[in-house]
Amino acid sequence: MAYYFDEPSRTFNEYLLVPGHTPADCIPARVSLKTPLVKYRKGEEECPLSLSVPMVSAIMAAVSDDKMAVALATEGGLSFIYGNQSIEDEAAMVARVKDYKAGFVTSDANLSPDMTLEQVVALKEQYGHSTMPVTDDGSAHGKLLGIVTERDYRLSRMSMDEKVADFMTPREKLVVAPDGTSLKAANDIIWDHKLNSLPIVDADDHLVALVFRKDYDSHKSNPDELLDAHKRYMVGAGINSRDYAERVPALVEAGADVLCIDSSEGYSDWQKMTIEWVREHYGNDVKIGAGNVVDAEGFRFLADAGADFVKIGIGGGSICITRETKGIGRGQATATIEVAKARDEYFRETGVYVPICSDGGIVYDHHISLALAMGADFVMLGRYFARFDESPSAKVMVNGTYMKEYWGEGSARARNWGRYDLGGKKSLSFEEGVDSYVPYAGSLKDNMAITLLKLKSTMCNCGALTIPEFQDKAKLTLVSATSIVEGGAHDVLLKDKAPYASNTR
Ligand code: RVP
Repeated sequence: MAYYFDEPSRTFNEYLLVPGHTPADCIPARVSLKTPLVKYRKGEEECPLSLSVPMVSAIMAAVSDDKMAVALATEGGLSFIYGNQSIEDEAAMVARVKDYKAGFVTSDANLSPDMTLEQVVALKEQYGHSTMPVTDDGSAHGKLLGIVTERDYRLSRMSMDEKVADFMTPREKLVVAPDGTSLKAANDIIWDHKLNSLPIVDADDHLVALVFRKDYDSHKSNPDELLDAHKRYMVGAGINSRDYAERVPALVEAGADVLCIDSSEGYSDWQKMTIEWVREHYGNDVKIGAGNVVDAEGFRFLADAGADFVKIGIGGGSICITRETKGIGRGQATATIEVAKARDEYFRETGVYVPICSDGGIVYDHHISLALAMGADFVMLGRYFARFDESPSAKVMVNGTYMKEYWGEGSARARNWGRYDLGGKKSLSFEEGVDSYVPYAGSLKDNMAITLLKLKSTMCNCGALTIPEFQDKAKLTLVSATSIVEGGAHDVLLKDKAPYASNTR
C-alpha cells in the first residue's frame, strides 16, 4: 500500500515568524550572515567553504553566467554557472570569473587610429563609456597608441570625419603602469597624477586592462566579497550525471570552487555514481553538492553517498510545471522542514554537518528568512536574480514596462532534457518548465542590499545575530487563510501600488 504523509505539503506563504526577545545590542549592523556551504565536522573544525551571505544563484542559462558570478560574489554570495552548454564554454565561463581582477577592466569599447569621430560617438552611445583606448588593431589588447575621452573632442567645433589619430591623447602623453601592478599601487598613481583612468600595459606596450578611479572605491566598499585563498572570486558550476568524467576535470582545471549535480530529482543511483566518481578521482578536494530531494530519505541517501551539500525542492520554482506535468513534488516549506530535521539527525549520529539549500519558490524577500528559520543553510534563487542587469537574458519592453526574459531549464527554449531525463528517446521528451518575463529590477547590488537588510532586521526581531542562532531561536506559526489577508495592506485604497509591490517581488 502506498505511504501517506501525515502532514499536507505546505508553502512558505503558510508560515509566519513570531518575534522573540530582542536584546539591546541585537541590531542589524551586528548581524553576521556567514553560513556553511559544504559539509564539515561541526564543533571540531572550521567549515572549509562558507558563504558571506546565504544566497546562491540558480544553475540556469537565464541566470548564472560569469557576469552574474562576479556581481554576486562581490556581495558575498555564489553563482553556479549553468551546465547546459558545452564543457569548453562552461569551463571558459568559470575561468573568466577566476581571472577577473576587481578593478582591472578589459575595455569592451576600443578604437583604432583610422576610425572617425562619428564612430567614436556611436560607440560611446552603444556602450556608455566616455573613456576608450586606441590600439593599433582596435582590439582590447592591441598595442596602445592613445586614449580618447570626452575632453579630447568638441562636437560643435569638429568635423565628424576627423580621424581618431588626430585628436586622441597620444601614448607618449599617457601615464601607464606595467602589468602586475597591484590595485592599490594603481590607485596611488591615479591619485598622484590626478587621472580618471590608468592603462596597464605589458612589456611590448600592449594594453592589458584599464583601472578606473571609481572601481577602486567600489572594491573597498564590498567587505563581504567572497574570495578564495588567492583573492579571486569564488564560483560554483553545475554538472550532470552523464558526462562528468569529462566535465568535472575541465571545471576543476578552470578553477571551480564547488560543483553541484543539477537535476530536477536527485534521489537516484545516477547521483550516487557521480559523487563516487568524484571521490575516487579527487578524494575530498573537489566539493560537490547534490539534489534535488524533498524528504528525509532522499537527504539520507545523498548524505550517505558523500554529497557536500544537499539541495531541496521539486516543482516549486517559479517557471516549473513539474507538479502539473508529472504529479511529483512537495511544498517547499514542508520539504525544507523535513530535510532540516534529517540533517540534524545525521549530524547527531555521525558528527558531520551537511548544509542544505532550499532551491526555488522564493517569491518575497521574507521567504528567505522563513527558509533559513526552517533550517536551510542557504537558498538558491532563479527568478530573483533573473530580474537584474547582471543576468544574461535580454531586457525587453513589454506593454510599456521593462522586463527580463526568464525561462526554465525544462522549457522547450532551454532544451536541457538531461536535467529531467531518466533515459530513453529524446524525441519523447516533454516540457517541465515555461518561458516567461519577469519585471526588470535594476542592479543586483541595490536589490540585494534591501533584501539582506530585511533579513537582518527579521533576525534581530527573533533575537538572533547569526544564522545558527536564528535557526535555534525561531518560532514559526502556520497562518489561516484570513490572517494572510490581514497581513497585507487591507481595507484602504492604495494610492500607488507599484512601489509597494516592486520592492518585495
Ligand atoms: P525560482 O527561484 O522560483 O525561479 O526557482 C529556480 C529553481 O527552479 C532552479 O534553481 C531549479 O531548481 C528550478 N528549475 C529550473 N528550471 C526549471 C524548469 O524548467 N522546470 N525548474
